[in-house]
Amino acid sequence: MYNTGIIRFKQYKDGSGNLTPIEAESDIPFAIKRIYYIYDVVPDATRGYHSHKKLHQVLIPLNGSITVRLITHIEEKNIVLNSPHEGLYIGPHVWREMYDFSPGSVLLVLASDFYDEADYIRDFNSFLETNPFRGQV
Ligand code: T46
Repeated sequence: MYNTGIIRFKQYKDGSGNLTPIEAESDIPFAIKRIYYIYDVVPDATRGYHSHKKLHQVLIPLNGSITVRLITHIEEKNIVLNSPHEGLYIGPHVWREMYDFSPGSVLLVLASDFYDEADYIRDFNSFLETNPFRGQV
């Protein structure tokens, strides 16, 4: 799907548990400038409902399960994130909605830039108007 993809990280397992390392310049397709995490999400809450103009991000479910609905101008997909050794890359021009947060779930996000509200498109019709495929499909 356009500007999205699953990244599989290494996973070291031994008798005592698992360890997943993430190295900034090799495992993530952009330089990380910010991290944040979403947790204690109330039952049935949905989050997101926006796209970004320039931001690249990787979403990693550190604990529990989260479903992400991705919408581009040509397709829509729901992805269940439940492996702490897998991340979901989302680039610019992709609408995202997060829902079905399992109790106790924690979603870690690695971002390519500092927080900037001007980079958000929070209105779905405005998102549709920024169609990067216009004239191509
Ligand atoms: C995204 C999804 C996956 C900040 O002040 N700094 C930050 O770095 C972030 C991410 C948010 N905020 C403030 C802005 C709002 O007042 O935190 C509040 C909640 O943010 P928002 O409603 O945008 O949260 P989500 O969960 O809907 O979306 C977040 C990210 O904002 C967004 O970029 O892709 O997670």
